[in-house]
Amino acid sequence: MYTLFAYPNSYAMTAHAVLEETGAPYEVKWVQIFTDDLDPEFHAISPHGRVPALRHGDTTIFETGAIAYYVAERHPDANLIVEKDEPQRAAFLQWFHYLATTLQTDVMIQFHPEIYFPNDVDTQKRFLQASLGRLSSVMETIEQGLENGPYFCGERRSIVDYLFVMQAVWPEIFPTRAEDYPRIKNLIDMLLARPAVARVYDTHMGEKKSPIKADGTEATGGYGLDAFKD
Ligand SMILES: N[C@@H](CCC(=O)N[C@@H](CS)C(=O)NCC(=O)O)C(=O)O
Repeated sequence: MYTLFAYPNSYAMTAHAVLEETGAPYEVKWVQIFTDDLDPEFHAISPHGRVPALRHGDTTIFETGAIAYYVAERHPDANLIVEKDEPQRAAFLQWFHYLATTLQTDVMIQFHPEIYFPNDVDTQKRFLQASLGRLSSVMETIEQGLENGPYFCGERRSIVDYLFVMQAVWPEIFPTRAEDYPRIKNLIDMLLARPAVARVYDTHMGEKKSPIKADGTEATGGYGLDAFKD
């Protein structure tokens, strides 16, 4: 039995979707984030108090990609890991790391510029715009990378697709709209049409809270870009 520590509509959605897709038995423990009063069991696993985190017997693990990989490789029937003897292995490794290091960095800035420049809204606004410029080239790169799709690894669906789509459902991370990237939009639609993914997405939307800021207060009205529109 896995225990997933999650916050609604966060990076935990990816790990949650992979768990659901494998059919593995699991429970979700909803925890608060951005608080001085972190759930002790969760904090013991996740040193920064970030979701997702996972307990599996005596094993604990944090980081979305690591959790997705850990769960998927324990459930080979789900076929979500591209193995080393498969032709798409290099693409799998490339996108797995690209999404975690290059995409996620700027996604996090879009939601939490105040972490970097607390109490300096003007600098936060400039930082958001600069980061959005980087996201624009990241989205172009991904759109181009899906040329031989529909998945990141061609016809081969893998955890990489979940790692992308479960954050691509956030409109804030697109310089314009997901619809402006037809291959990306198609991938989002294909994954959300899967019953396992739809169940997880609906669960998170049902639990959904306003995006939460680093000072613990809930944001209003599209925190992220809208909050900084002129
Ligand atoms: N690199 C981490 C990032 C996780 C992350 O930042 N999660 C956010 C929610 S989407 C969080 O828990 N933030 C709370 C905090 O930074 O204190 C991962 O992919 O697991």
